[in-house]
Amino acid sequence: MAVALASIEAIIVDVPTIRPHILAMATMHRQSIVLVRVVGDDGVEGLGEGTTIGGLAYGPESPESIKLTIDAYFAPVLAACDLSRVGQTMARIGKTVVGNHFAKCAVETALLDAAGKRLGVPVSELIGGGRVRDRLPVAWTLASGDTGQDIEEAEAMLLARRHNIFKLKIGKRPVRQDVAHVAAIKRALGDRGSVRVDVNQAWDEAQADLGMGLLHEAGVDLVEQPVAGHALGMMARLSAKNVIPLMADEALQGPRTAWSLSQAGSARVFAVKIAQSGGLLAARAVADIAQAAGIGLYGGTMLEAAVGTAASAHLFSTFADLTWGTELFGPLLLTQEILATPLVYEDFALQVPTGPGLGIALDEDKVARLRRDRTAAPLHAVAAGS
Ligand code: MUC
Ligand code: MG
Repeated sequence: MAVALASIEAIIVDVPTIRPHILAMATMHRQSIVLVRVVGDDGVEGLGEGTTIGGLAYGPESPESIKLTIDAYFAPVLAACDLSRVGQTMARIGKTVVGNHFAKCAVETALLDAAGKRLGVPVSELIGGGRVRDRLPVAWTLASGDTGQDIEEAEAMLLARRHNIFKLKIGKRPVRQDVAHVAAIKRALGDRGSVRVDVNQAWDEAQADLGMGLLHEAGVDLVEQPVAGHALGMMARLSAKNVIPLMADEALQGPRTAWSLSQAGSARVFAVKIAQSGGLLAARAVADIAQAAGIGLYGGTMLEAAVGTAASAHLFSTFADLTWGTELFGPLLLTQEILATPLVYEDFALQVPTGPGLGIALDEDKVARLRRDRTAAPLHAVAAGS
């Protein structure tokens, strides 16, 4: 039966982080989450999330632009669609709206959540052949900026059996200084944890060559996006020269870029992100290209809160090979839980929800208290260098 749009709402929710999260391009003190609620005329509600990092410091969409795009441009298209047909609805949006991958992901997630609820199946069962795993290994990002504090944090995670994969955010300091910080953490952890780095495009080719060699010697397993994401040739040269695998992140902006990267030999691992890809269905296509090309898979995050994290988990659970695990720790970086029942992290893994749709429900009182249009809280991400 066709389903018409009853209502759509996009709100911004500001939640402080548990500590400053220092990346090459911004220091986060809070996360600004865009939550989308789509209700059909059958009363079924779908939830989605479109969340980025550091306002406009990470990419071309901000929390404010995601909300505006949905309110002004997606809502009228949705009003003319049969919402039970997710692929058809997203194709119509794709004809009307160029780019805006984060906004598309938020809306597609809400449509998939509602579709799963209508059919009584988890979102994972609406993608590919359904889930192949119920638990996903989850990395933790050490990004306090202080070596001693990072080691303490990693030790606490190992003790709690929450994480044994650690991603370090580097690229703000000179290469040798950054590598010394990473090497000290790897020495402290030894074989108890996998250590990887994310440079967030901060190096040029010579810096990346030096850094990748030194990081390999230090026992680091993976280098994420060391140079600019558009520099496919440079990434290919670095991949060919260095033993340590290069993982593409910012370079991956959906299936077309995935194909170009695979053709150019630019990366040996893909960090698949639902928002950057333009939604779960596009992200699945990115993963399919990787699998066909012999490129390893990693489940990435934009530090989404619980809705985007659950959506990512449903998608990643459908990947046949997930060699490098995931980093779906976003909700754990926040001081406030926005779900009625939190996602379950235990034994170094996230459990993929099993209920219909995304299998989650919001804590409505909490969301009402945190939404920006009630609290008027300012976006608080300090740009690099300030
Ligand atoms: C990124 O660039 O991968 C993922 C983990 C984290 O700390 O930041 C993000 C974004
Ligand atoms: Mg990254």
